[in-house]
Amino acid sequence: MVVFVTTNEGKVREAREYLDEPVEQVSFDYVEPQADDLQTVAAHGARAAYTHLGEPVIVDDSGLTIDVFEGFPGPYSSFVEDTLGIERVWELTRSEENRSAAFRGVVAYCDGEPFEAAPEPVDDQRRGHDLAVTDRASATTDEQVDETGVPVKLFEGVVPGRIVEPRGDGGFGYDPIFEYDGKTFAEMHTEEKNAISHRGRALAKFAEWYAESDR
Ligand code: ITT
Repeated sequence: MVVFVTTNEGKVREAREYLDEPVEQVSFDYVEPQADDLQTVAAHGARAAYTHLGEPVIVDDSGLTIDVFEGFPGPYSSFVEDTLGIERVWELTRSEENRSAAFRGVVAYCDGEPFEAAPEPVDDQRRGHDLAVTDRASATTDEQVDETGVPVKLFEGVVPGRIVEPRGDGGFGYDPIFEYDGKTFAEMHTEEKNAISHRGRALAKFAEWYAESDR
């Protein structure tokens, strides 16, 4: 069984659809550090959750980056969704010629134990756009130095897309304004979204590693 520590049921729905293992949601709301990279936030969350619960956990930290706004809202995605709302993010973007964007996500796993060095990248689903992060995701252990010394393993995923007028009733968060290949994420079934999404890609790497590990 996988314990997914998150307050977001949408994330859990996607993980349940994707993973063979049963997924239990635990809504432990850890304090997120002020950091502008997803790795640091996810790693911190996984350590905090593991320390609190005393059992193996995964956490997921994700964000939307809009190219013409230099990556905004990025680490502020949650705050911006709660304050501006996705309609206004669309309004801000609609007059821009370039509306390309990306979803990025990091799944962090922590069970308190160190990780074996992996000679090969864990990911075998290399796709053009996520090569850069794939390489980082293949790092053997969390590269972030942390005073607790609790090891965390990170799995990253990115999906390119563009911001459009809201369409669709599915998904959650920014899904109605994020279009990939002619469809918004909110117009896709969970399985379809998982096949291409940042979370699906990160979960694929996690699932492969987890199945091959003795944990
Ligand atoms: P937890 O931290 O408790 O897991 P959260 O919803 O705060 O839940 P994030 O900080 O990772 O999760 O999410 C940042 C924002 O991005 C938030 O507004 C989410 O709704 C949104 N988001 C994350 N993944 C998404 C996805 O797959 N589709 C649409 N929006 C997403």
